[in-house]
Amino acid sequence: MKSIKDSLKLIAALAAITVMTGLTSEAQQIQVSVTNNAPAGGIALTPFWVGFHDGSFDTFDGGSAASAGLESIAEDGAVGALSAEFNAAVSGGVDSTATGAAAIPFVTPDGPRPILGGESTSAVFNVGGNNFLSYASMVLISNDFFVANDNALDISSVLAGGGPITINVGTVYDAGTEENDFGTSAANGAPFFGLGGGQTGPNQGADENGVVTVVPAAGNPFAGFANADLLGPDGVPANFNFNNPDLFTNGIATITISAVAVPEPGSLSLLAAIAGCSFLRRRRS
Ligand SMILES: [Ca+2]
Ligand SMILES: [Ca+2]
Ligand SMILES: [Ca+2]
Ligand SMILES: [Ca+2]
Repeated sequence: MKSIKDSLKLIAALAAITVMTGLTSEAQQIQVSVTNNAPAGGIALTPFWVGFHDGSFDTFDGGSAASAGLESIAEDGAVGALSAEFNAAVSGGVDSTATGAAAIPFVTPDGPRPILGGESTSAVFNVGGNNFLSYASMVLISNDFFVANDNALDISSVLAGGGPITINVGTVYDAGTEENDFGTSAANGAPFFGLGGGQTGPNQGADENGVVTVVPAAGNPFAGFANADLLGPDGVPANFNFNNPDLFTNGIATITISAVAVPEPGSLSLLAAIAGCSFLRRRRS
């Protein structure tokens, strides 16, 4: 009889562990995938900054001046200042700098670099109960073009176990912080662009002292840039496709937010309890 009592105690203990681990498994894992829809040789996107929050963070407002953090990502693709603004403004938020990586990287054998036309990348985040998503990335080549969501995206349905949310990123913004000039634009010298000129360090270029505006989707988005002669004799270098008329109208990037299927520790320990029970039964007989 004593052994049955012991078995019952063991099963009760396992059941308690089941409940405890079940509770700690509620932290949600969310995968964010990014595809650059530009053609090969088209625009590139710097590693995405991603922030999960309770709806209280607003990266920017169209028609208003950009924050210093947004300026930094729009001009240099640097996520640190925006991350600092996010973590100062949001209680309990999770952003991509907290995962150990600076942002959602495109990692190659040569290390992280911007996401080129046609390339995809993804990262997984432990978002806890944060049910809103903000993202931002610089558009290359440019002085201060970026993609980001003006209003935070509600991802409650994904957290509740629903299907993925797919965003077609169709709007490119000019941060209004730097004049558009190929002489001081970022990434000119990168091997995948190979243009002349360009900035040699962060925050180079004349201040624009403007507000965030939408870059017109139609036509060549780089037509108004100063020092266009850096592009080459015909205004379009062979290895950079500026002139795809559908580049902005069809969406330059696709972002997919989906729940990650993880084994629930609760179910695993329940299985262990059942296995332990039948093992004890067999031993008794
Ligand atoms: Ca806004
Ligand atoms: Ca500008
Ligand atoms: Ca600047
Ligand atoms: Ca610059």
